[in-house]
Amino acid sequence: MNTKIFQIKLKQEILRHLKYSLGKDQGHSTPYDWRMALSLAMRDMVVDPWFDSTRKTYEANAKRVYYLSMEFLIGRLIEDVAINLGFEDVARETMRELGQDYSRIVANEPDAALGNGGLGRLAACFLDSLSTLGIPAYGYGIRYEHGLFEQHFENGQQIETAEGWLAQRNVWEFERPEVSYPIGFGGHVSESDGRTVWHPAETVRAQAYDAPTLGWQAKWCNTLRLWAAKPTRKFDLESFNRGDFLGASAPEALARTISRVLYPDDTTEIGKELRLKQEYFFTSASIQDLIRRFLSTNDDLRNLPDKAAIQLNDTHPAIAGPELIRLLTDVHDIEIFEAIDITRKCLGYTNHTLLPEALERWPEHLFARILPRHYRIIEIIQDQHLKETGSNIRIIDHGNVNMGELAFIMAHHVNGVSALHTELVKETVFGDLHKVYPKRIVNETNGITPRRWLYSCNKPLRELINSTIGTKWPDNLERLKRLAKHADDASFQGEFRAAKRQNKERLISWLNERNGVTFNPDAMLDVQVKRIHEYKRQLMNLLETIAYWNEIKENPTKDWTPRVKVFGGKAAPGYEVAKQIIHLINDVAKVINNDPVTKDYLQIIFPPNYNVSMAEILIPASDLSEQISTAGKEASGTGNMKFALNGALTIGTLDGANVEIREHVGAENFFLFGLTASEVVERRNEPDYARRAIEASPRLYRVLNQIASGVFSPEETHRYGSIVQMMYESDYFLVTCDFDSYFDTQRKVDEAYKDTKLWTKMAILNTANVGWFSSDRTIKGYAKDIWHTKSLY
Ligand code: GL9
Repeated sequence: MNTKIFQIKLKQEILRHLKYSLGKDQGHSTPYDWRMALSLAMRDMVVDPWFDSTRKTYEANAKRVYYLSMEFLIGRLIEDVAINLGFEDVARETMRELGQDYSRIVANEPDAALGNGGLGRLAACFLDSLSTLGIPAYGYGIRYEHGLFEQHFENGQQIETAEGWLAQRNVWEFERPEVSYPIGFGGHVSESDGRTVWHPAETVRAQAYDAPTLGWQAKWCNTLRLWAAKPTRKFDLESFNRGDFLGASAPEALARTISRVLYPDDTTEIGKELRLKQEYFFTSASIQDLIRRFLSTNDDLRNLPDKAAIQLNDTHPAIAGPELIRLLTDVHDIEIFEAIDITRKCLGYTNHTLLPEALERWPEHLFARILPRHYRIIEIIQDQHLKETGSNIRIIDHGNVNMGELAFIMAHHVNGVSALHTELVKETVFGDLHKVYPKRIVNETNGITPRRWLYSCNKPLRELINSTIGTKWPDNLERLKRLAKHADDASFQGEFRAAKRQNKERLISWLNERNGVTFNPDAMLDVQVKRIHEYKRQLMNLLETIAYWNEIKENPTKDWTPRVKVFGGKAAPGYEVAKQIIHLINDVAKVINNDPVTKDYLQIIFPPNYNVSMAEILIPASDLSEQISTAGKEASGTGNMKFALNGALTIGTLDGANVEIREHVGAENFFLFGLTASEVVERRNEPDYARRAIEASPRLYRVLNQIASGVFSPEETHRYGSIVQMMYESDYFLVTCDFDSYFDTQRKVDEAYKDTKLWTKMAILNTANVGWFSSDRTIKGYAKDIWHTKSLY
């Protein structure tokens, strides 16, 4: 369609929605109303590609991917849709004609924060790539009423408040009251006439809400189907009429509890019955749904593996195995060992972490009480596994039901998320199972969608790339390699820096408006944004910042490289050490930012409530990406890929996907430091390694003394005594051992930054060489190695 005509049509549609869908008069419309009207007009344009994709999938009776995930951290959608439809400019211009600022309208949308961190964001990137590649797929998850908590700081400490994205209407979803399934909990199991029957004590209903997920250039559109919990019983009018208002509302409130909140769980175990119920709730609904879809066009469930590839995003949906077996045997009369076999042919399992505390284990008595039928099925799976393999690895062990072992045994493939992580999975968590099933574990290194993480969030760089190598790169990211030959070119370098500068200025005005903070755009922007966790070592970054501050103070006239250190991230509410680290960062910031001697060289910024939208503003502006986890602990990381793609250099350890990023961008364009994964393991065996490292490092010793003596907390000198003590006595994550190497490498970073040409060249080569980390490549890998599915266009 001609742009002008398109613009006129879009304008008509926006005004029509404003009037008829929102009941608002133009003169009285708020930014919210305009956003709704624009979104609804855009949503209408997604429906046809959506229907086309569904029709083609049915016509081909094609195999579908079912991606089961407790988390989908999708963020805002309006710009995503505009970009995929290819009418971002038209939308901007149309809003301008209507007297509205498009950017403000976009920013009016709340983030859909249905995830904690990397695992949830990965699921969102995968949806984008599945649609871009034309692979028929459903994302299945929970429609949480409250996404991840909002973070505020009070006196430097994290305060959590409930997030409320659904307080407004969610325009992108279609409610499906007709698609609902009963989900049982508890009760008992009986046998009669050779049939096993589960009699749940309690039942809720899972109701579907569908959101279309559009791919690049709208060539394909899949569905994200999220389940909300509803009561099965009708409203209890009798109680209500008796005056028992609370009693009458109780069933509804109880049922809704299940999809009420996203657990702010960052790989720490929470022994909560409700969490187990949430997991079973969405998994059972999804499995019932995919069986119904299969049976609408096929008759023999023995062929399910030809039509359904079910991917388990971590162990959270691992109950999918026993649930599918239960439905195949108890409902569809398939013999149990055949059911196990069919199920295994459908399931793939992705492991996302080696942290032992993150491996889900349910107390046996709790599990057997909530899911008695599944418990029995797991015993059968376990018996078969023990008999057939001679292995002694049990699913039910020491009073626990181990979801990792269950997922492993029930999946035809298990994958790690980076090359290093996959090798460690084989050697550690699943070492024994790997010996029994040596072909089961495969690697699929994570990726990110370039549509959101470059095309949409970094318009200055997008334009520069378009004018240099053409416009075919967003769905073929390895084309960015063509930028490499311009890496030394002075005029290209100038434009590359100008793009970075524009992004910094956008960040400055955003920070200023939101938090009243500004910074010097000539300074190096050094950023660490991610969940706050000891293994990610935000503390080491902070200790280095203090050491650098000391150094500047001692010699204030030297030509120091000005730095702005940005921290961002949330701590799980029950994770005390992580919360102390946040407090310490804010306390240190208060002192350093007010030091007149160093203020031209060093500043710390910690904007609260890091989320996807903040990442979209921060990452394009960054010069330096902090990927400094203790080697062997970060399964992959995906922020590392986003920064490199946007032309930030990495300072990092040989951990997770850093290893592969470094290989792609070249060792000379990456600031490496620290112990390797195997050295970490060895060092832990050395007695008193932390104390010895501190004693060998006068710099570190001094910094720890400053913290311990209350330099940053004069009102409470012992506030950080326990952190300092931990550094001396345990330091499990080896902050002390890597400190000197980290500090020295930071000084190399300073020197490199002073050499503008060199730095720009390195940055360009990062952007040019990380095309491989597109999630399109990752999804192609899953499709080929694990799912055996094809593109339908
Ligand atoms: C994680 C890993 O810690 C990351 O290294 C990895 O990149 C992602 C995606 O594979 O998965 N595993 C995990 O439990 N989280 C991850 O980020 N945690 C959260 O999402 C909070």
